[in-house]
Amino acid sequence: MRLGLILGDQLSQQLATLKALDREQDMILMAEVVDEATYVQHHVQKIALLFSAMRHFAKALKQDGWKIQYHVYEAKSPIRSLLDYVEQQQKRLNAEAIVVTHCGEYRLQQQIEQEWPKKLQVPVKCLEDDRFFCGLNEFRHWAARYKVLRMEYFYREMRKKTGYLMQHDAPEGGKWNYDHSNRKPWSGKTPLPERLQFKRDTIDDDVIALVKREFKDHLGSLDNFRWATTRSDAQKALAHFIEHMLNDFGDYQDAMVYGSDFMFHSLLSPYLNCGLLSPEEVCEAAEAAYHAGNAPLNAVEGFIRQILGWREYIRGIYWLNMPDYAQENALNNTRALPAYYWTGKTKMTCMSECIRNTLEHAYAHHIQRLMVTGNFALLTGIKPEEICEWYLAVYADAYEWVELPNTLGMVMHADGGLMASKPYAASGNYINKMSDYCKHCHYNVKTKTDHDSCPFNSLYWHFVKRHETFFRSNARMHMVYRSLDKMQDQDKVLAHAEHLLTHLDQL
Ligand code: FAD
Ligand code: DLZ
Ligand code: SF4
Repeated sequence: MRLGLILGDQLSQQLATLKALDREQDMILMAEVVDEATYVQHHVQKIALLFSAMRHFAKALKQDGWKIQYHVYEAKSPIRSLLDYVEQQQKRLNAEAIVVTHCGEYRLQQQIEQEWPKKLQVPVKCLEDDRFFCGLNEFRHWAARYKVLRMEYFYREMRKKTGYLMQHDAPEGGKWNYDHSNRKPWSGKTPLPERLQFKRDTIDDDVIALVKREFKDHLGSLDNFRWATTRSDAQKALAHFIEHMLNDFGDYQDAMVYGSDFMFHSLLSPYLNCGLLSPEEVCEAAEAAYHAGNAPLNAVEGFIRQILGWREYIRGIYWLNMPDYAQENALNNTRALPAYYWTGKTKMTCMSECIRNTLEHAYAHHIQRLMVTGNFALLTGIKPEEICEWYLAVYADAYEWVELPNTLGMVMHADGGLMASKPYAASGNYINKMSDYCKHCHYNVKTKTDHDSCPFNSLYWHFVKRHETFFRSNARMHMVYRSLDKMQDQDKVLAHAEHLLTHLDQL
């Protein structure tokens, strides 16, 4: 008998482990364990989503005739880690080998490759995770062809490979990328869609009660737990997005609105990342909506690019560069993360809104993550490991393979520009253009140096000045440095920012 361990983010019927095993002979293991549930202070909704989805998945496998051993969470159990459980079951069943699919985080993959074979004394077979469009070796080969890596070129290769939105060898509509049409603020005219609600069953209720009881010290609230926990409900979420949001996804992809937590975003990342949905079925549904005339090209191309382009590219970058990647700090940041990241208690409305959203739903959409909470961490020079830990803890879709390149690379520029050719730094002007947050704010977005001036404004110029040696020669930053050179009140602006930086916790 072989044992196949299925992890909490491997809940796919097409998983390599299931394809390799025999349901008549072999045994599937799944385990809710302390080590995985607490290696960061995961948001309670992320734990509830995974435990409930794991239990539903185990039930479905059993109905399909698989033999399963499932370890239910117990804080005081001697089974602390996945290895503890595998070891216990291997001895009990005298299993001849362990099968697992390549996992999503370097820390666990290292344990599987290094520690497990020593401790288990039976072969550990680790299979490639083929639930992605691009294999890790394929990405390595692609990356080896370039001196500088850029997502856009990778994306074009993936379009050609998959044929999505292609007409023979040419991109649909004549262009690869329709992003220029995708940067509109929301005018208020297009109604914002409702988030789908799902019926809860006893598995959900049991898990929610367990998480409330056992994870009291973890952040977030379960009051608004609305995630699908089964494949069929995740499929309903996909259909709901295609029908009600995709049409406007492109136009308002970068827009933010006070009190509106989801806009036209799909909310599908937690399902894609834990395996309840496959990237193929999501891209195919979007493409079909375009061909049926139900969604415009700018929206469908923009959406497919996020999954076929960004998501795959990010994964490739992670595995290409780990473990050194996690240690990078190209801008030498040293500042601690302000406490309001964990509470949302700040007078900066953009920050309090994005953090409120995060705490209530274990979700914030991309521009909230990138241009508000991320931008603020970049401008204020937060230590990469602290902001990375925050992003890994607070979102239902967070696994290090996708969180780290987005945070350390795209947001913090800590990889020296591997992920992004220029830093995503912006003043309050950008936030004011793309949202209505500033209308609800204590601070004045129009000024830089008054006691109530928007902190982003002076901090932006402090960032630009502070990293002058790093960025002045970057062609994409020429205009910015030209403006800095011409700035008449530069000293005053920088002094104001200095003051803010020494009083960050009071903003
Ligand atoms: P939509 O806007 O509807 O996009 C559709 C899909 O595209 C998403 O479901 C996701 O699978 C994919 N996608 C879009 N942008 C990215 C991206 N930059 N990288 C990878 N996939 C992308 N995404 C995660 O899945 N997990 C994370 O831990 C994570 N951490 C992030 C941290 C920071 C600092 C930033 C700036 C972004 C992060 N992202 C992460 C990317 C992105 O913000 C989320 O994928 C997205 O907000 C999820 O919401 P959605 O499903 O409604 O996305
Ligand atoms: C995130 C998570 C949590 C909270 N709990 C578990 C768990 O108890 N058992 C499990 O198998 N997986 C869990 N996960 C997901 C894993 O942490 C994930 O598989 C690894 O981080 C690799 O991506
Ligand atoms: Fe954010 Fe500044 Fe606007 Fe306030 S004024 S919401 S701090 S950008």
